[in-house]
Parts: sequence; structure tokens; C-alpha cells
Amino acid sequence: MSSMSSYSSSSSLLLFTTTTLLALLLCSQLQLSIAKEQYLEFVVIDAISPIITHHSNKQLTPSMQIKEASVTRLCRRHSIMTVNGQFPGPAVEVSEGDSLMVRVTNRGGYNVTVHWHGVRQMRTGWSDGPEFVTQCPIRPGGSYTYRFTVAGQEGTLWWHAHSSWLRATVHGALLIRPRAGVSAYPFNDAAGKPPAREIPILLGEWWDMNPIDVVRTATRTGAAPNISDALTVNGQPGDLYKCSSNGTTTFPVKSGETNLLRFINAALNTELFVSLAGHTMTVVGADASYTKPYATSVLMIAPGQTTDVLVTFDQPPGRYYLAARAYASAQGVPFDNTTTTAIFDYGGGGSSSTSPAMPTLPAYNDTPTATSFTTSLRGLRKAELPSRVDESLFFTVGVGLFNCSGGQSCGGPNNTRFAASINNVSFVLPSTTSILQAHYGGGGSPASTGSVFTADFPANPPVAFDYTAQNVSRALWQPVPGTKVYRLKYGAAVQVVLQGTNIFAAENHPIHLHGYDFYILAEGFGNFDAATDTAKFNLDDPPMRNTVAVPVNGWAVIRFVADNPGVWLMHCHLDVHITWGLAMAFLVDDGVGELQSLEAPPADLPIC
Ligand SMILES: *[C@@H]1O[C@H](CO)[C@@H](O)[C@H](O)[C@H]1NC(C)=O
Ligand SMILES: *[C@@H]1O[C@H](CO)[C@@H](O)[C@H](O)[C@H]1NC(C)=O
Ligand SMILES: *[C@@H]1O[C@H](CO)[C@@H](O)[C@H](O)[C@H]1NC(C)=O
Ligand SMILES: *[C@@H]1O[C@H](CO)[C@@H](O)[C@H](O)[C@H]1NC(C)=O
Ligand SMILES: *[C@@H]1O[C@H](CO)[C@@H](O)[C@H](O)[C@H]1NC(C)=O
Ligand SMILES: *[C@@H]1O[C@H](CO)[C@@H](O)[C@H](O)[C@H]1NC(C)=O
Ligand SMILES: *[C@@H]1O[C@H](CO)[C@@H](O)[C@H](O)[C@H]1NC(C)=O
Ligand SMILES: *[C@@H]1O[C@H](CO)[C@@H](O)[C@H](O)[C@H]1NC(C)=O
Ligand SMILES: [Cu+2]
Repeated sequence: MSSMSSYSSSSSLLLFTTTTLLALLLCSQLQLSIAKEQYLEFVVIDAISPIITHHSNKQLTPSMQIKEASVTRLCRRHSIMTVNGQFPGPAVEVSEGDSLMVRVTNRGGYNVTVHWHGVRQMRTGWSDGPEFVTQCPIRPGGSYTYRFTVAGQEGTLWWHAHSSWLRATVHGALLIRPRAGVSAYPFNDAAGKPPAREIPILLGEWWDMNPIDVVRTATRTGAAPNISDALTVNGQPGDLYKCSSNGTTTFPVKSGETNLLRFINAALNTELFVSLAGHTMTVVGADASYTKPYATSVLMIAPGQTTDVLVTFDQPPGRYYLAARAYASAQGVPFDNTTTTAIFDYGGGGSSSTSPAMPTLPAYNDTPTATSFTTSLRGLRKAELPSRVDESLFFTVGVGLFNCSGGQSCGGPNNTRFAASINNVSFVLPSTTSILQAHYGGGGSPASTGSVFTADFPANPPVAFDYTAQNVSRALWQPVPGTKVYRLKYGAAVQVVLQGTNIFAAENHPIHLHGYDFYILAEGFGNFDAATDTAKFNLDDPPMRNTVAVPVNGWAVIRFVADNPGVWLMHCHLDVHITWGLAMAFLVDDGVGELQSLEAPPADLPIC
């Protein structure tokens, strides 16, 4: 079914998958079906400390190959943090309804956590993963087992480290098929059959140095971190970079077949345009929600987002480049302007002397193309939207600057340090425990949680101003650091206007919400105006996603029902911006019903 051979990883393979069939606990509308429980073992390693021991589970085949996670890219050898020695990491394949137990053992030299990006984690916030939000990090030598069920979501999600910038190399696909099998996909090829094969395509970003050193240097100096040196497809930069052609990712495909390409933007800081020479792509899903089919020659995928597309290989047999490069929406901000390529090959094993056909990509600053793509996506089915809104929130999102103070290093523009914020609060992670642990242990009482966080995140910007003006006053540029959450009652219908600002530089921000999928009702440029823009809401078939690319110097409106108790981070998925504080968290109270409260913390939850 799926073609894992498409991964061009340099080393492998400590992934163990046992499938224990469990009794039928879950039933779908029409039939009882079998939900599986999978046990996976993730060992996070770096090449400096090779794995020596392994916590073997009797159910598993204890055969195991240990390889150094040392890779060569752009002519240089690097030690990188990986899961099980693989880069990108192993794909986790499940059926909707499956339960997963993933034991993560940290054999590397850094604190680490793993986030299951887009998984709703109903009542299992302890397994969500963001460091100091839902758990303390897994320290070197430690381990933690993530336990959760993937329910009500089908398509492509992914997993990645949620600690510093480790996700640059610690990431992989999470593929969710319908529990009744691929014949239950709501799409088919021309012959009415499911796609002949499925190809996960992880787009990434590579630094010619240790990405942890890059972010540590930036945090020390206050300057912007260095931009990356390459973009990658399944870990490989491709033919347009030095010393890289011999590793270029190649996808062997068959003439006439229709395949499902599962794109994941795992890059740290770069939104991407993606094109495949000579072929139309038909989008059928995004962020593990199905969409109405949308045919296009170019995709725009922001970090954190996934896009499922069907491609029929109906062109003359040959080799065709898939290419991706930046959509860089901010003016005057440096970005990685290189182009990564992979090859789709249905040349019948013929000569590779002629170079593959190259697609045309939009200009880096082609905002109309990015907008046209994102606004063309529609939910497959009619949305189940609550008719009321209980919480109407307005959040400004953007970058800013801290004025220099008290002996800090101020490498930002004009003796400043870079900052970013939501509603003028620049998010600071706790360091002594996680917000979820403080909340649970403190029983929700402000007196006991106040030293870790406060529940006074503002529902509206503290100062109303012309958010998208060319000349926002310098007096408004400096946010206030804080660890604040916005508290929601169980079941509240929540609407958030995400309003970009033009402080320092306006930019398209991919805003990701943990623990929820939301509907994107509308988006636009300039300042959101409730009087005129509410009429533009699509209440019929809006797309459902977990990450919305808020237009540069514009806004987007999202809506969700707070039916998952816990602490849920919302943040920009450009790691450079989350590093500067572009984040906040929702604290969703328990409900009164039997299945409406957060589960008790697992016994092996790491402590700080
Ligand atoms: C950043 O890039 C410059 C060259 O452009 C290089 O000299 C420096 O070592 C890099 N450092 C870090 C930590 O990002
Ligand atoms: C590709 O060639 C470079 C030298 O140009 C070498 O360092 C690297 O190991 C080769 N990679 C593969 C996958 O063969
Ligand atoms: C990419 O950026 C570099 C450095 O700013 C510049 O010299 C080069 O011309 C740019 N390349 C392209 C293709 O835009
Ligand atoms: C830095 O200062 C110069 C000179 O006053 C000014 O032109 C420029 O806009 C300032 N840059 C920022 C980001 O404040
Ligand atoms: C920004 O420019 C506009 C138009 O020139 C002007 O009306 C407004 O007062 C300016 N605002 C600030 C904060 O300087
Ligand atoms: C920060 O510095 C700028 C430029 O020196 C000044 O205009 C601004 O008012 C200062 N902001 C605060 C909050 O002190
Ligand atoms: C953020 O708060 C600081 C401190 O109160 C203030 O100086 C600044 O103007 C505020 N900025 C905005 C955009 O609200
Ligand atoms: C790792 O996490 C612990 C808290 O669990 C913290 O005390 C320590 O400073 C962290 N180490 C690093 C290198 O960040
Ligand atoms: Cu951002």
C-alpha cells in the first residue's frame, strides 16, 4: 500500500511495531470494527552517545541494529539527534481508532519531548508533548511512554520534538488510514480504485551546523538566528546543492497510476511553495481533515501543516522534478532562498542523462498565489459549527523588540533584542514544572499555581491601534514577558480573530493550536472589521485544520468548541518566533460528565 522505500534515510531501523488485536471496544456507525493497539519504541540518540542498552518488551522481536546517526550533507559530516538512527524518523502508521503506546528513551545529550502534531489527545494532555507546557522534559538517560488514541481524524499528521530546535532532525510522519481500510477513502483514481500507493514527503530545513547551537547563540545575543543552508525533501537537499546529487530523493512511480502524496512541512522557519513539473496536484486533505478536491499546479504549505494530494502519472514516461522553495512574506527579513528538489521517475529505468523537467515556482513574495491556494480549500462535508459563540477573542500576533536593559547582550536592530507576542504578552516557558502539572496538582487554585502561571491572558489587545499601519508607533513595539493562560469553560464555543501586526515587520504566521482542530471561517488583509468582515464567514464548508497561515498584515478567524480539558499551547510554528515568545496557552476546565475530565497523570511522567 504505502511505499516506505521512498524514504532515503541513511541509516535505520530500530522501529518495532507489534500489533496486538484487542477486543472490540469501539464501534462505528455501521459495523463493529477492530481497533488495534500498537507499541512503538523510539530511542532518541545522537551519534556521540551510541545506544548500548535497550528496554526490550517481551512482545517485541528483540532484533535490533544499532547504527550511528551520523550523516553527510552539503559536503560535511554531522552528528545529529535522531529517533532510532533514522533521518527523517520512522513513519508511524495507524488506523483511525487505534491506540498507541510509544516509549521514548533519551540516549542523546539534550532534554527532549515528543509532540504528536495535530492529534487531538482527548483527555490525554499528558501525552501532547510541549516541554514545560504539558510535561517536564525527558532528560538524558530518561524515558517516558506516550499513550493516546487517534480518533476521528484521517489523513496525514506527524510527530516532532518539542524542545528547543531539536525538531530540525527529530521528526517523522504519522499516517492515519480509515479503520475500514483504504477503500473507505472519500476519493478514488479514474478507475474508481484507491490510490495505488502512498508516498510521505517530509519537507525540511538543514543547517550546516548544529541547530541547537544556532538557537542558543541567538538567545544569548538577542539577534536573529542564522537562516538555514538548505531545504530538504525526505532529508535530502537534492540536485541544486553542492555534494548532494548522489543522495537526491527519488520516487519510483508507475506510468498511469494515481498516487497519494502526503506532504508535511517539517521546516523550522520557512513556509514553502511546492510544485511538480508537468503534473496537476489534486488536494484531498489537509491537517488530517478531508477537503473538497482542488486541482492546482502549486501548493503553499506552512510549517506544521500537511497537505494530501492525488497525482496521476499521465505524462510521457520520464523524470520530473518536485521542487520547493520559500514563500517569504516579510519584507527585508533574510530567508533561505535555495530550492530543494526530488525526482519522480517513471522513465522505465532508461537513461538519466537528460536532466528532469523543472517546474516553475512562484516568486518568493507571491502573496496572491499563497492566498489563492489557502482560500481555495473547503471542508469536504458541511461543518458542524455551534450556532452560538461563548468566547469571542481578538488576538494580535506579531514580532517586536525589547529595548536593551541591564547588562544583556542586545544584538537586535539598534541595540535591542528580538521579541514576539500575542496580545502584547511575550510567552515565557516555566522552568520548574509544566503548566499542566501545576494546574492538576494545584486543583485549579490561583494561590497554588501563581508561581508557575497566571490565568489572566487578555481576551483583547491591551491597546487598540492601527495594527497594520506602515508606521506603528515605536512606543508600542515592546511587549511584556509573561506566562499567562486564557481559561475556558468546558464546552465553550470559542472564536478567535488572529490579527497580524506590522510591528518590526509584518509576516504570514502559521498559528498552531494543540489539542484541537478548528474551522477557518475567513481570512483577509488589513485590520479585521467585525462590521463588514463577519459577513464573509464561511459557515457552510470551511476547512478544518490545526494550523492556520495568518495572512501577512492581515487576519484569520477560527472557531472551535472547548471539549478537551487540559492545557493547550497555541503558537506560531515558525520556531524563530516561538523562541521569541509568539505563544500562549488555553486552560480548558474539566466538564461534569464522566468522560469530560483530564485523565490522571501517568506514573512515569517526567518530573523537572
Ligand atoms: C552564523 O553565520 C555566520 C556566517 O554567516 C557564522 O560566522 C556564524 O558562525 C554562524 N553562527 C551561528 C551560531 O549561528
Ligand atoms: C555523496 O558524495 C559526497 C562527496 O561528494 C560524499 O561525501 C557522500 O557520502 C556521498 N553520499 C552518498 C549517499 O553516497
Ligand atoms: C539568495 O540570497 C543570496 C544572499 O542574500 C543572494 O546573493 C542570492 O542572489 C539569492 N539567490 C536567489 C536565487 O535569489
Ligand atoms: C534603527 O535606527 C535607524 C536610524 O535611526 C532607523 O532608520 C531604523 O529604522 C531603525 N531600525 C529599527 C528596526 O528600529
Ligand atoms: C501614521 O501615518 C498616518 C498617515 O500618514 C497618520 O495619519 C498617522 O497619524 C500616523 N500614525 C502614527 C502613530 O504615527
Ligand atoms: C524603546 O526604545 C525606543 C527607541 O529608543 C523608544 O521609542 C520606545 O519608546 C522605547 N520603548 C519603551 C517601552 O521604553
Ligand atoms: C505593551 O505593553 C507595554 C508595557 O505596558 C507598553 O509599553 C506597550 O505600548 C504595549 N504595546 C502594545 C502593542 O500594546
Ligand atoms: C533539562 O530539564 C531540566 C528540568 O527537567 C532542567 O533543570 C535542565 O536545566 C534542563 N537542561 C537543559 C540543558 O536545558
Ligand atoms: Cu510567526
